[in-house]
Amino acid sequence: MSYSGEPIEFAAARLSGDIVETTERRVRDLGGIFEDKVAFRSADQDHIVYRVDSYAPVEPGTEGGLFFGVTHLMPGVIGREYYMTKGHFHAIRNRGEFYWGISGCGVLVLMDETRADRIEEVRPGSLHYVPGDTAHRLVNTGDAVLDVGACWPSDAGHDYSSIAEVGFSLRVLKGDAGPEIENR
Ligand code: S6P
Ligand code: ZN
Repeated sequence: MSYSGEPIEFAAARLSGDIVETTERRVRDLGGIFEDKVAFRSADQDHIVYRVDSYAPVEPGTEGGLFFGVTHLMPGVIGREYYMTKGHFHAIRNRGEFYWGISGCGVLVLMDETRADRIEEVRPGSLHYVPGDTAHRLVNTGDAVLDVGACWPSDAGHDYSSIAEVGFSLRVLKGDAGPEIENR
């Protein structure tokens, strides 16, 4: 064990400790992922859409290690499309991941490299296995912050470019009677 700092704590969706890192994604960081470009341009570009608190006990790229994170995805829409994460494949494609719902409600969008997709409902206590070779994105379909835990291999890395280029094969839109799935 090489790390001897303050203990890492995880309680009530809050990850804390002196080597916990936070990444913020604001509206301006998410250009291209929302379909309604007019609504995107008129949105407050400074508004935080999500934060990821992560605990990386080993160097990124280390084979055999694990990373732990909690995503806090705000409620909201751009046009009719719910706030969502950028979404990614892992750079080492076959690396899988666990997600679990902590608070709030939403969906996990999964898509393989043939663009075959499926969604899983995320709610407190739900557990989700993201297989290797599968892009993944969280969508907040509720009125409260969606908090989701994750654990993934430290050598997985992130490939955002494939999703930035062609997107996912479905979108989750706010309808009059609740979320609606639109296939692309
Ligand atoms: C990492 C894991 C999550 C996401 C987070 C934000 O492999 O899947 O921690 O990084 O949900 O999503 P994204 O697509 O912006 O990285
Ligand atoms: Zn991932």
